[in-house]
Amino acid sequence: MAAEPAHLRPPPLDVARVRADFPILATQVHGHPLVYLDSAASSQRPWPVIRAVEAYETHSHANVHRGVHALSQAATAAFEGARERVRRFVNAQSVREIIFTRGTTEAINLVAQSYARPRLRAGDEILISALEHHADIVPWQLVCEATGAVLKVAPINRRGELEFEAFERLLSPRTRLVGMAHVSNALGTVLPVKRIVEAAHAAGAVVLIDGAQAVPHLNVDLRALGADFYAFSAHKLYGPTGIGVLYGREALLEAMPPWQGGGDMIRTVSFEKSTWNELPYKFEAGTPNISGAVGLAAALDYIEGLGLPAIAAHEDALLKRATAELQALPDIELVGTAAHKASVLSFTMKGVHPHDLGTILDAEGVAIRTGHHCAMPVMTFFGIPATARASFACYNDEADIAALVKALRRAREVFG
Ligand code: C6P
Repeated sequence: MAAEPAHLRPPPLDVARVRADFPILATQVHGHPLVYLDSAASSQRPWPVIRAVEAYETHSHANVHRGVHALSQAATAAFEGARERVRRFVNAQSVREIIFTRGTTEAINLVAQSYARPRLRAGDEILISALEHHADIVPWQLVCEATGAVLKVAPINRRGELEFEAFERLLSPRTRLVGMAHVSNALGTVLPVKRIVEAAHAAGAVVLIDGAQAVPHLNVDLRALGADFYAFSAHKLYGPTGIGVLYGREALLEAMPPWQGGGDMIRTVSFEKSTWNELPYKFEAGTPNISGAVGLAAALDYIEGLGLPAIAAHEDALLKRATAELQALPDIELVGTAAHKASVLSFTMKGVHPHDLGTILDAEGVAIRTGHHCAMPVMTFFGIPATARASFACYNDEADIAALVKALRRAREVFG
């Protein structure tokens, strides 16, 4: 691909300034400055997010949608303001399409239980890919067990890319739902989601995209993408844990029954029959994570302040550099070498279990994730039990890569 003309490139991130926004990066680990390369598991929070949550807890907390008193109204305004902030971030049509959940996992389970389970019949098909996170596998297996539907899996190649033609061949008149990651958490592969959505729609299937690893790194425009459902978590987006988002096309959400019952999701309740609140509240039973929503909105402000194109360009440069440096090390094998990747570098070191590698790196202050990354079928495909995974965010810099490489050399010495 030709390089972008200079005048179209985003101005580079001022990484020193970005790093100063994240107080945790000043932490010492085992006598070393923290080198945090585990943002795909959970990213760190900048001061504006920490302060927004603190300000909410200090001055505005009450329950939402319930009180006529001033604090309840302030909390409701903050919570609903956060919903509008999310809508704008992903360019959804309406706040009625933005459901707050506990995270990506709960968002996918909501679709599985409320959209798929009541509709699917024996012999219907759900099509996913071989690189999905367990959160985009197990909820569908539960639906298949309950309905007699069949789970089909589109293959990947040795680089960790979706075999698109095979995916298309697996689409059938019985395919009711396609569930695909936007970015693989185990391999970093960016999937061609627009083509996936178009092919699935042409086959008459509804599409859910698991965007957990995409929204921190790529500009996601849901109206342009056309997916029916899109799920993500705040804690990978520099926001708090315990809150995430399900986007759903309004017409689909409207036709779906609630999946959890309780306060706030009802219009009327009697012992004979209850009726449901309007969207999005129909899917938000009980008191929600209000401070989490406030933190998420602050995180989105922060990201847009830096600019996603600038973040993406910065992370891409880091990923390319780290890839080249690790490839030059003896006994390191990269797992996942797709042409289009974001943020994630999975690898193994010959003769060393990734957990042991992770422990040595931790002793040097370098935090990476090791294991199957909740994507066991990906490990099975590559014939390995686990990988070591370094992942990059806006606050990482070249010194972090140098520390990773140094710690890997140290590990090689230790393990011989
Ligand atoms: N992946 C990782 O280290 P929750 O836990 O609900 O916020 O997100 C689940 C999830 C779903 N899909 C993808 C693609 C994901 O990466 C994750 C979370 C973390 O890779 C923790 S397992």
